[in-house]
Amino acid sequence: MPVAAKSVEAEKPARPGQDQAGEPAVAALSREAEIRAYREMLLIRRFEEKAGQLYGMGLIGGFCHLYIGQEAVVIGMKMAIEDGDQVISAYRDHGHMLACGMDPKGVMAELTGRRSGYSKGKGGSMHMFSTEKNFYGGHGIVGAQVSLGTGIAYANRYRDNGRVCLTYFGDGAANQGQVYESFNMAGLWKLPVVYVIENNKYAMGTSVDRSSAQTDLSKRGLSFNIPGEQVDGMDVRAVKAAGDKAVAYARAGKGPYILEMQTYRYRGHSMSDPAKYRSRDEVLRVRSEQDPIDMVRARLVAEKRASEDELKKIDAEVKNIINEAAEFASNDTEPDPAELYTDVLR
Ligand SMILES: Cc1ncc(C[n+]2csc(CCOP(=O)(O)OP(=O)(O)O)c2C)c(N)n1
Ligand SMILES: [Mg+2]
Repeated sequence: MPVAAKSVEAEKPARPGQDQAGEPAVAALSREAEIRAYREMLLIRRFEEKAGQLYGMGLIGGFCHLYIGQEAVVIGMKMAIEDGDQVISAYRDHGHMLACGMDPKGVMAELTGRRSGYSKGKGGSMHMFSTEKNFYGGHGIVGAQVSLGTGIAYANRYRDNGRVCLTYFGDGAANQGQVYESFNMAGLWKLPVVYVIENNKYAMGTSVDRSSAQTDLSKRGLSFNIPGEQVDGMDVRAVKAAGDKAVAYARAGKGPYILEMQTYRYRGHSMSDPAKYRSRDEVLRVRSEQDPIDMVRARLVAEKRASEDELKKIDAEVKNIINEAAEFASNDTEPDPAELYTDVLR
């Protein structure tokens, strides 16, 4: 007996950046908001390029993990939170700090190990904090910030302060045990935390496919009743739309939410990674077809929301801010040797 053909459409899961009906799940941004998003993403891009240059010149020591390619994630999420909400992340953190409004001069000076750096030049790329800007680091132990971010959310709940904690981590970190202990507590106590998984496809040199039994990371909270969704992390409007939904859910006391941002890092894992585990073509394809900044720029021009001249002016302003930060970070003095004995737990 012939079997009736099943409706393929009905079974199709929502694709990242689309809702179930196949409509683009993107936020409608005002002209001002879209231009601001362009400017802020560009600031991160130029900051990271400059950090890469200073590293090559020997001005930055130690580890340095660049965020180039992933800018739409932090900027879209920044647009979804309120002042006072907290952010915590891993070691690929310069973009998160800039998105939180931290001063590029202070971040760059920390990279070059100078006294005006956010950790007085003693922490470096992975160890910066600003409680003033509600940024809680900067963590080098993979997955550690997930427990800490859950703790911040617990404090929010305890204090009943209405705040939500964005807890960022990578696809590699998503396989860490403490992530699931944290999920359990967050789900049990309905903590106001949004887990933002930045799936940039690789953990050092290992692709998600090679390391993960379940590669749909948005499903990782199912055992703990934590809803999740995959998001086009290259489209700042899609990030903002998903962020709005997740943050509202957490703030309303309904509990944690997982957003798997599908993104991509253009550079190696850190400055010392020759990235032999992927092809040049793969990187070029993403850069030419999905670049988060180029997409916003092209849209602003195509929709006549901004002129080329206006955007060039922004480009020049951003370049100036970054050049000044680099100049400052190259000339600021190093910490006094006596600082070796301060800020140390004894
Ligand atoms: C507990 C622990 N295990 C291993 C490492 C070494 N390590 C540093 S980064 C990293 C990969 C993490 O990848 P992912 O979470 O995808 O973040 P991404 O670097 O892609 O942003 C590993 C294994 C570490 N720092 N901490
Ligand atoms: Mg990764």
